[in-house]
Amino acid sequence: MISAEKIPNNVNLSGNKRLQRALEHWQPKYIQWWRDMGPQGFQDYHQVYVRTAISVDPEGWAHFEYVKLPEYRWGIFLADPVHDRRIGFGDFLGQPVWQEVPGEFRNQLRRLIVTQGDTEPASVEQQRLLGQRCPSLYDLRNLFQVNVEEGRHLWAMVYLLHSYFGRDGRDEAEELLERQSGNRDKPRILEAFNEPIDNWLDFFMFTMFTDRDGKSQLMSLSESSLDPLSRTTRFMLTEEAHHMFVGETGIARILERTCQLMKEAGFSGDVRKLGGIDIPTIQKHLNLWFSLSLDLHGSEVSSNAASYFANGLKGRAKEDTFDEHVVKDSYYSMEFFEGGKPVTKEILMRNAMNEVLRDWYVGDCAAGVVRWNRILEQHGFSERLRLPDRKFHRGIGMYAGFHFDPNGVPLTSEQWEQRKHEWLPSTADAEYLLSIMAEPIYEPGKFANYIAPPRRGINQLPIDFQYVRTEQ
Ligand code: BYC
Repeated sequence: MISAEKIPNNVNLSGNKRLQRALEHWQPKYIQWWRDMGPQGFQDYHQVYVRTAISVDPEGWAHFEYVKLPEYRWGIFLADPVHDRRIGFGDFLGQPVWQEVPGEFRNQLRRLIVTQGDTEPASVEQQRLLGQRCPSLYDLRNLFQVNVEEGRHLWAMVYLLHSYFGRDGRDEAEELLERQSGNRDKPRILEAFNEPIDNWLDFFMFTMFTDRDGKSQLMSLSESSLDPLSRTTRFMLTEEAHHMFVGETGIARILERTCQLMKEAGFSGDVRKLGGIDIPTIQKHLNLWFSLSLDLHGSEVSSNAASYFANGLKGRAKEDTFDEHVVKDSYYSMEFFEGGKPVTKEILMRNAMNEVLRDWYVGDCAAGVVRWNRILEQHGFSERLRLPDRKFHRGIGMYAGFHFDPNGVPLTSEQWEQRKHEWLPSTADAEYLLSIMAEPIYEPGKFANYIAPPRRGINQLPIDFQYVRTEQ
């Protein structure tokens, strides 16, 4: 039975029979999906110390308890309404925001919500084997926290589909549980969500870079004229911040440990001999997930993006910090690659909205890399991590089909084939990572050799707290 007690919410679920009926049908399928495609080996006998959102105020949001994963209380929350909120950009600037979906934008809005929704279960599927290779109980718990929140983000999108899109919405909600990451016949919609994540270096890079795309996309959807979409995504952003924390501090802790091991190995020595992760390997994984996540912003020139903006469906990140919100006559100077050479052209700004958001994203990523490099600097090493050029390893947009090195220098296909594993993980790199992660660490307070402990534990608890326990 669907009840407001089992499903924490601030959308008046107990008074909404239509939504209750839709969820009654969908929820058992969701639980089945979670059991089949969620964390493998941690469904029945483990309890995890997780945070459950039980309301949107700060106290209700930070409610911690031990739960068995399939019994997690996935809730439905909208951020508080903004009084007299008006459309903030595009052709309908200044008009009241919409509480219902306008018929003429129904397809576009459904598509945006389905695309967003599809990424959430996809990421849980991608990460489902990581628990069996975890570097510590602290990290295991963080993985599951991220997983249950991605599950909740799926609920958030399903709430919108069920509430505002009738029959088609219910069908789309079912299909969100039917597509599968990496499945040849029914893959997830966006490419980065079909890539395997079977080691923790990939997991941390994913939560650093791909969750940051989540942040930029959610920021732009939170500007939407469809008020329920705006309010839903605003609340999701608060959870996204923790996922990026997991990624950024995860890599920071690996770097910390790598620096210690490099010193032990005698500065120029090979840290792999000491079971650590060398900086070139870290850089390759950074290159991989940054470039895959750049692709998630769509093509540089996009009539879809122009129409989303014109119709007020999807704005720019922090729209209110821009001077002008109609953006009809301004241009974006964009670099094209023609006949092997860069050529700058002026593109109507509305058509360049994907690139505008990508600019914001690249800046946010660059700031994170600066923070990582401080660790190398503090340890006295001259190596630095860096973001590759935007043209490097692109599968979507105008650079797809061409080859560039991380400095943006064009390469022939032969040069690329010869050199790509200098910049992207090779099979040997993957095997090495799996070899040092083969034995999971389940002892409280212990950490795998390749990663330093965190500065502090969760919710002010000690680092050696038993964040995941077998059932008592
Ligand atoms: N892979 O005009 P274009 C997150 C398709 S992450 C495959 O360039 P448009 C999370 C596109 O659909 C955030 N296909 O792009 C993170 C279109 O197809 P059609 C997820 C792609 O329409 C971690 C064609 O190419 N949120 O939350 O502006 C863990 C040309 O389209 C890709 C969203 O994405 C790709 N990478 O689309 C968990 C927000 N890129 O029409 C969660 C919702 C484009 O020819 N989505 N295509 O069939 C959107 O805002 C937009 O759909 C896109 C760009 C940003 C994806």
